[in-house]
Amino acid sequence: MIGSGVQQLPSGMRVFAGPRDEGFYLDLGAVFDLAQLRNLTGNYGPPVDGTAGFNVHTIAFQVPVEKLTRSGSAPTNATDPHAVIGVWSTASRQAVTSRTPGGQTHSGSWVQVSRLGNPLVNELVIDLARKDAFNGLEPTGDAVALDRVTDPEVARLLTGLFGVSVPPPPRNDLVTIFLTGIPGLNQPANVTASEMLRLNMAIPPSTGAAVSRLGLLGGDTAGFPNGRRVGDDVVDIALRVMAGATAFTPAFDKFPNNSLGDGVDANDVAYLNVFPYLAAPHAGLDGMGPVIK
Ligand SMILES: [Ca+2]
Ligand SMILES: [Ca+2]
Repeated sequence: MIGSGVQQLPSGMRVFAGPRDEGFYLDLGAVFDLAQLRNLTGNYGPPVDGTAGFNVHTIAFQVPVEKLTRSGSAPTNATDPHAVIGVWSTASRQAVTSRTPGGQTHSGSWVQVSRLGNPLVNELVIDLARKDAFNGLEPTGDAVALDRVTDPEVARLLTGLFGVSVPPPPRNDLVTIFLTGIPGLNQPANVTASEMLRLNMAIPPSTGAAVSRLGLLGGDTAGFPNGRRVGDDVVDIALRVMAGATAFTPAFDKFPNNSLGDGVDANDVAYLNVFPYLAAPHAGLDGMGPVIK
């Protein structure tokens, strides 16, 4: 039961705030330890969903499509110029924190300290030296980080560590996928390269066998990088895209490039089929001790 966690807002919006199961599944230790993919490296042990059994605090909104277009009405078809939107989130903190014994106060103007749009671009593409600066930017300032997309470190790691042959820079395929959107799918007219999650809202959600955890790579145009559903396997998709296993660089759409992944293919529990879609949180006592799969 979702219960009173879901509130109806004016204008047809709904909001949920509270703990849910972490819907993002991945071999956390492997991927973020220099992309030590177990299959490629031959490490022992099966893949581990590093977030299994953990909860996250979630703020989820359900917004009518017509509230997201300039025209104020829902797009009529996928080529409608109002059909594509760009989405990103930010977090801000007040500039000054003053601590006293047993307490603290916050004051000053709000300062943007974090930002996310496309999954894993901030984490895997933006280099450490510019990460703080990127987190403070609006997408209009993204030109400063463009060279990280055209020549990403992760692609170099795939070659240097594992011998995977990847397309040479400049990676204009990545600029299209991550920064401008894909023509005919989710690229708006007169687009400027900037890091947003772009969604064509006129493409209906896929159902049944048409749903692929690999999104567009799996032939499912309703999935990442056309927006991002909670169950999209963005780790596997991002690795394969970095390796050039897409229609933009067909010479690299081959094994092992098109088979890269962390081995974790699904969430540990089923998602809801109703808002807020994330599964009920795990009980506190169930989260004690190591997660064993
Ligand atoms: Ca989970
Ligand atoms: Ca995966």
